[in-house]
Amino acid sequence: MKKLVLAFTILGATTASLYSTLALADHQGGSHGGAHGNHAMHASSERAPSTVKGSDHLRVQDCWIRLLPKVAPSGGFFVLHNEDKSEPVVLKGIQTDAFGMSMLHETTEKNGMSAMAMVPDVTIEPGQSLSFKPGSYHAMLEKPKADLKAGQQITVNFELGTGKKIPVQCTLKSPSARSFSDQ
Ligand SMILES: [Cu+2]
Repeated sequence: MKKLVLAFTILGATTASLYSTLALADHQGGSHGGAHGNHAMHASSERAPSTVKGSDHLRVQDCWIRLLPKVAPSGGFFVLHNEDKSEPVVLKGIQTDAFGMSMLHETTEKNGMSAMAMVPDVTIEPGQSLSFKPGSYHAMLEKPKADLKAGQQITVNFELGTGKKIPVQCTLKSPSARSFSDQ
């Protein structure tokens, strides 16, 4: 019995360390040696969801997903343009059939350490743009459903405070990609 427990512990430790290395590569963009490799760290949401419905006038540009092996979450990046001059746009989340779970995250620096938190929504002020990029806001996608490959396009639905869902074509890219212009 003791032997079994030990074997399990070693296996668990190996998996966790692989997982955290890959998660780090995903979320850090290679910029810092920060402390948030473990995904359990961003399981809680720090603020209440926005009650603002806002506008439907969202335009999404340069959407791409850094596709990582199944054990690690893939990062989703894009630029959000609020084309409404008087109302905010509230992004509630994203959803795609290609992944079983998608979340919005924010990476922040505190005392030189990188930390990550789940956010319930993101508000883009009237006429403004907001970039989701490595080291900042990003989407996290887990449980890839099909046999996804870099170079493929998938449809991602952007869900707004109004209830509207805007379908966007997003390009899957390799783990070494750092921006939309990379492969
Ligand atoms: Cu994240």
